[in-house]
Amino acid sequence: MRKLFVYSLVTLIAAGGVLQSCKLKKAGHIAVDDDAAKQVYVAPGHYDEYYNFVSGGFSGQVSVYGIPSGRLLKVIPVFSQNGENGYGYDENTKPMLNTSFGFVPWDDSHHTQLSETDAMYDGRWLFINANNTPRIARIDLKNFQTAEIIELPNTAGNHASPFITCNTEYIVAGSRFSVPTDYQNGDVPIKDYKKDFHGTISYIKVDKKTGGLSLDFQLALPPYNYDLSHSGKNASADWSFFTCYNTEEAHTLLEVNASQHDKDYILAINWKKAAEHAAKGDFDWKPCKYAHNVMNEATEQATSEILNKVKVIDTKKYNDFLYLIPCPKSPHGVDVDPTGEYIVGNGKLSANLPVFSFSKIEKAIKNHKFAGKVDGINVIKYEDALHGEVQSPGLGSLHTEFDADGNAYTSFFISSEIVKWSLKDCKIEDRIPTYYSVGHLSVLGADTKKPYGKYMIAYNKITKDCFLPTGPELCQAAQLYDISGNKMKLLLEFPLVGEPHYASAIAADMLKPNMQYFTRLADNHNPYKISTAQQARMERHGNRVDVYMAAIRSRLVPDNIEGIKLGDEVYFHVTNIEQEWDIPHGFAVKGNNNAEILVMPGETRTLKWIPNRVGILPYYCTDFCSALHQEMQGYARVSPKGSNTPLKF
Ligand code: K7E
Ligand code: RUQ
Ligand code: CUA
Repeated sequence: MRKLFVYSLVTLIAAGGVLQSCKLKKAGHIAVDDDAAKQVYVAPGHYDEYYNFVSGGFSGQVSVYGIPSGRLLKVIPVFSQNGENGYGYDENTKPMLNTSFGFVPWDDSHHTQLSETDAMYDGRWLFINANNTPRIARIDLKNFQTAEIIELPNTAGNHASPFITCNTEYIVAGSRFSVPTDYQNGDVPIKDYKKDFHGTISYIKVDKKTGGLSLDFQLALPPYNYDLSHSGKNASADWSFFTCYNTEEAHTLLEVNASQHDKDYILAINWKKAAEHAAKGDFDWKPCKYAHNVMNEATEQATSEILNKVKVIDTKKYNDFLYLIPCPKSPHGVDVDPTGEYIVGNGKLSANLPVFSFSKIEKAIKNHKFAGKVDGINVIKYEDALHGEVQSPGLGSLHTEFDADGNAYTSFFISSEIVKWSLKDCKIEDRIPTYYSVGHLSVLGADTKKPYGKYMIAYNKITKDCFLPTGPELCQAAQLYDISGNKMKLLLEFPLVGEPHYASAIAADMLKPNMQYFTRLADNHNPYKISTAQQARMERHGNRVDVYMAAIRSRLVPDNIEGIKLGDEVYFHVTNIEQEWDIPHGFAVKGNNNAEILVMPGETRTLKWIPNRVGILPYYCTDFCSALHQEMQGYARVSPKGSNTPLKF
């Protein structure tokens, strides 16, 4: 969301008097129940009931919060370098940020998805997209670390991503920006948009055992903006649904030109049939370039590979598996309810909220009853697909979530509220304001076939007046609501890291991280590992100096090194030889242009240092690890180029 756009809308709405101010709340204008505090208070030493994984938006990371307390437990670095633990700075994890464009140290992440078995969370992996340089990451939930990142070719604006099918067979990803594909000459006039630009949807296979990602095939599509997606479940399990806006195919002044059509579309794709086409050979191998990066747990080193071709199915030739459903107007989210029957299209500029019926869509397809074709794709009649419309629910609908009892909850950005309505009859049941301008919301567990319900969280873009001011740049925030009763009830608001989009919560007892997964030295197959302080040493190979270092309370071994010269590249391979799971050591050198490293017990991490001045440069442990932490230090002597100071350690 562009901030300017946001603020102008807020000014507009505030002028209309629709928004209340947080100040009013403090004056008692919105009721926060007396026992709200009791409901969210998790006493010291007690654990939260849910882990909530929140996308970091322009921070590129994922942050983990406990629910209901709203306590920040951890930031998991994914697409951006993270000085706090050396991610993307140490030699081990740097390859994770490789792309076909080279090393890209930042991205914009929007949507989290938990792996599922039979449309229920299985607690194995978390997936998240990078919007800017199109990538998908897999985070391993046994150690809360980024395990794999795959780039997507032929794609720009990887926003409709990463939505998973209900047995995690595929991750589905659609391009927000249409562009010339990688196999075209991309140097074309932008005004030739309609002729030369394409949308792309990717199907990424997930290995059942390891979670390993591989790009199976892509669909070449008309140049719409594919904004968001959701997979079906139960009867609709073989389908994925995408919203398309800019079906006007505009390439400039989109705020006007892409808002012409009264209805855009939801694109329904039978992914099983598409996969059958791919398996039958109904595709062309197309040249392209994309990176695939994997963290190897045994060696604690990431490897990065650039791949150069992909299967592309031309949907002008093969289109018996995709259908367009008209949807008013510039839809953003598309959301499938827990039964798989209802599909909600959230038209940002639409007065009413349409709810489509999967069984009706199926019937229209079976009877070959279509309104015609657009760009070669069959269009189902709006009325033939429609279950019902929620009449005038609010302004600017973005996303809808569901509880286990047949209720839906829709976020309205412009009117800054969440509206609860009934799936059966599309009747509004309750509404509650958000402070302010909610984007995504999540009902815990809503993308499974049996949502947890109980809590709903709003992810708000604007927090003016809500917290102590921090200058003109304010945080984004979440608000937690109790939805166990008929009326929604606000319990808590808490600030977030980066701009949150989607989030996924899982019951805490589904995950068992921590000590049972800490690395035993014996399982560490890093080539630079040492197992005892006696093995610590220093080696020179040309202008490369390798320092094999041990860290243990409360020493760094070796702690005096000499013989380094200007022009050398120094690699500190630090092994934490502690065997107690919660004692990390850090390591940093004065003046190094890489960050520190954080080394967990049993691990080896490598920090590269190119000294650029002569002198004594101290190094030390950066993580307060014992009463003698301040004694965990050392000196490196750097001599001029060509000097004959011998190696000494
Ligand atoms: Cu609505 Cu990127 Cu999911 Cu944000 S998107 S709000
Ligand atoms: S030392 S416990 Cu820098 Cu005072 Cu931290
Ligand atoms: Cu080791 Cu501080």
